[in-house]
Amino acid sequence: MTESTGALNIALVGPYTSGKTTLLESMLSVSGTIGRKGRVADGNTVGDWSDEARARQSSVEVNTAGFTHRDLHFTVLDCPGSIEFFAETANALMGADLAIIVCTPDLNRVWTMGRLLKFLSQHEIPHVLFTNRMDETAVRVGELIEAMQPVSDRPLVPCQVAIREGDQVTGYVDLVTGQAYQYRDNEGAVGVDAPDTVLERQEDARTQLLESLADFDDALLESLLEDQIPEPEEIVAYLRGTLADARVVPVLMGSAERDWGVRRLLEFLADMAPGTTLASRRLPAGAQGATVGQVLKTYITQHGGKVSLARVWAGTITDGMVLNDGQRIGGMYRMQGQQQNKIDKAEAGEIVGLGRLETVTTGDTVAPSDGPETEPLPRAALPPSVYAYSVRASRREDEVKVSGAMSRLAQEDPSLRFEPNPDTQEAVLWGQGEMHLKVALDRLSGKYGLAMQTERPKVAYKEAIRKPVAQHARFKKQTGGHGQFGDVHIEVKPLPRGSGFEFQQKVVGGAVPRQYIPAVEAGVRDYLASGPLGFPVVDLQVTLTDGKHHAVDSSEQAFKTAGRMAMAEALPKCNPVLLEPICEVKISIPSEFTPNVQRLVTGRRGQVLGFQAREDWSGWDQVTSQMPQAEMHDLIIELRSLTLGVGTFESHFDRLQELTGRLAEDVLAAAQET
Ligand SMILES: Nc1nc2c(ncn2[C@@H]2O[C@H](COP(=O)(O)OP(=O)(O)OP(=O)(O)O)[C@@H](O)[C@H]2O)c(=O)[nH]1
Ligand SMILES: [Mg+2]
Repeated sequence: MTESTGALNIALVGPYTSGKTTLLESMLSVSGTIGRKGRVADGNTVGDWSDEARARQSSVEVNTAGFTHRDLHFTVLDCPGSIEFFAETANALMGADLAIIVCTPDLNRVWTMGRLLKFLSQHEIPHVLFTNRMDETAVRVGELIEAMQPVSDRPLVPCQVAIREGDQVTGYVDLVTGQAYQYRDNEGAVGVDAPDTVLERQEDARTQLLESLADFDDALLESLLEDQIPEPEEIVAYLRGTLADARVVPVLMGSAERDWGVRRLLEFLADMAPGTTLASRRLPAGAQGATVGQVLKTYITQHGGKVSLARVWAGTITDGMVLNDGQRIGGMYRMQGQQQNKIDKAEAGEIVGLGRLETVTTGDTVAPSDGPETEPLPRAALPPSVYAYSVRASRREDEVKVSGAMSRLAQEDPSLRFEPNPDTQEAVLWGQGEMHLKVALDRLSGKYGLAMQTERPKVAYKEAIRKPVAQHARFKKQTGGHGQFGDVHIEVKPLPRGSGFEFQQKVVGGAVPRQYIPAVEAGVRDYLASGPLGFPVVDLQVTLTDGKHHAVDSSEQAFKTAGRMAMAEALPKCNPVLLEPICEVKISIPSEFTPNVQRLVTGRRGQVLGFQAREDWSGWDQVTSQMPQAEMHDLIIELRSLTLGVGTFESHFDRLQELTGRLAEDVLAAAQET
């Protein structure tokens, strides 16, 4: 075993349904932690215990379980594979010593791992590739490595080759020791003689492994040049060193469903464990000797209790300790799926649940309130919101409860955002995609009893005018005693796009007494909320030029009404035009998808302004474009379907632009209907 804290924290990551939760189940089973293996399809795994995960037979949040193997305590963070839950994965990875990318051997889908691999190399998190589902594939791992290499910044190095009978994989040869093994379902593999058919591939793969390692070690390079083959222990040492620095990606294989290769994977991890390398790299200078942790995930339990899953990076955290701005830990737990086992302290290297830290959120650094000031640990960037629903409580009486419940959901999942849109007067739930939002709404109804109705969010259309007009209006009412009288002359004039609204007055000789002028402005502004086309009016100037008043009957209210009347008469004559919001959209994709994305943009009335290679992500492009917001509701869905799920975008409002013709008529007709 390497120098380690006696604990190893691994994150299981990789594409949707590649077998991560099943692999965790298999690890728990082969380590003797559980007696009977559950199955995702049967809804009885340790990982997928939540109602939302079980209903979908797919993980929808990070879950944790631990086991001991060879005196090393493993804590496993089982991450959801769907790209819509990437924020969960990213936050969990910030606390992992090592990631196991569980993948399906499918040559056509290697890009599904694109974003994940970028994240891992960017954060220098050691990672291993576990090629799962070897029980049902004819794909050769060598070919898979070749197809995947362009997606990975780091060299992928084979550590095993498959032994096959026909199309069926029956075992493997370990390239470190040269020993061949035959798989047995749900039992340890047995040593066998390597069949002749595998010898050539074994030789090639071993050369590939050693040559990749030699790129990082001159001594190894020299011995290879002299045809000296290193001993197994030396290969282990080379692998351990390069893996700790995340310079190579060892590739292993197996089948989580049948426990093939899982014991070997655990042995490999115990041998190669990167130990405290990552901890020493992550800890801010000056934090040595201090107590520091970081929250990787927040749970709000069915009964409303909050548990912050935290990695202890240094020191010891004990129950009752007061952290940060005075938050007292109320209960500490070792998490085992849905089970919370009470503990009273946790040492550096452990990942544990901390109860009742009300103001602490995912990604936060935690440290004792009375300890030295610590610099915060790096946190994963939140992915930009890309999909939204407008939401409303199905029952009116529930409306008051919605924002409180939403804020609890957002504590559990910071990639959810709930906010009002003042332009359209809707409450909007923002997130990462359809499934992400549906899971959130399921939680809302399951945990908080709130049923919601959803709609496609409205677009905040506006209107403007194209022609100046002068207008006179008089409001006069004679009713019994006091009458009402206000008389105004206004000039209305279009302003350049983006100017908003300006009000001026050029009244001379007190024709409209000073104290009534703000009332005229108020009346004008009132009208602007809904112009002749039914939308808020922008980019215009209104000047009060003249008017008349009456010593007894004039009042603020009368002038306000007159101002409003003048606008209502003037604006239909000003040649009104609809304005639609245009966004600047930056789309990131692996460069092979760039031409498809350019077509996607133009197909949605967008305009490509240019594209360039992303400097921080080699092999990826960023396409900059402008697109009407009306075309963006399901942009992420099409983008993902064009890019094996990895394409993503950021957007912000750029400007309003005139919309005329058929499209404008459709918008007006739809607005009239509601
Ligand atoms: N044949 C075969 N099936 C497998 C294997 N591993 C997992 N499966 C099946 O694949 C399906 C998905 O497995 P999961 O373990 O839920 O995959 P996951 O990666 O956790 O999926 P997400 O959490 O949705 O990303 C389940 O029906 C498993 O039984 C394997 O090695 N061989
Ligand atoms: Mg899963």
